[in-house]
Amino acid sequence: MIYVMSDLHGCYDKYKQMLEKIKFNKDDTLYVLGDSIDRGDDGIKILLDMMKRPNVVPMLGNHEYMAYSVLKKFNVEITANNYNSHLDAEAIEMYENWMFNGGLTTSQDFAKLDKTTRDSIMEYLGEFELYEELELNGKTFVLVHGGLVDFEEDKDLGEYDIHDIIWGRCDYARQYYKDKYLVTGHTPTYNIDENYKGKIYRQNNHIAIDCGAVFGGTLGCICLDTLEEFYV
Ligand SMILES: [Mn+2]
Repeated sequence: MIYVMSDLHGCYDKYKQMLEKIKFNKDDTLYVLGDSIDRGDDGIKILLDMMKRPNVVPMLGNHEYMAYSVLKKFNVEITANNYNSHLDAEAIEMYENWMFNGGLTTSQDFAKLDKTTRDSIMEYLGEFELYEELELNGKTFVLVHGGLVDFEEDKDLGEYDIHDIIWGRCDYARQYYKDKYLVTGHTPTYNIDENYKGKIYRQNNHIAIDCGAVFGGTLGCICLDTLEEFYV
């Protein structure tokens, strides 16, 4: 079975409970649609678990993007040659922006890791997918974290701007593809329609799966084979 969840935001316990609930096993595939880290306590713990699982496909959210951009600059050995140059104004601004967006727990826990583990996390973050298109039982699913800004039906997914995909939001009142489902996280479903508080939003060929786990909502997960929804 193929499952999708999103916006774990450090909610490690909910993530583990969900894997148990769906009886996730080696024949299944799980797409994690970005924002696994930040805001909640255990983003690094989630990444370390995901890394060990070859059948978990990590996808890029704006939070991984911020973390990766900053940590690339910070995860260097300070030497006589770079001590006053490894953090330029741009790096410091990116760091402040990341902290403003809930990056503190991730950066603190990252700093506690040994160099080998830090390097493997950096390598892992560098491999996150920006988009996926899946065909299953005659249905096509397009998976992105945020949205498809400046959408055009015929546009190749590779033509969208990375920032638009990870920071953009969909217009959920509008149907994008005629014959494809657009699966997104990033926008908690209660912000789309308050009747969907804590629930996956499925309207207009949208499947919005961020149920606000870290904001006191639920963690939602959908099985793309059956469209069955799961909550913890
Ligand atoms: Mn996001």
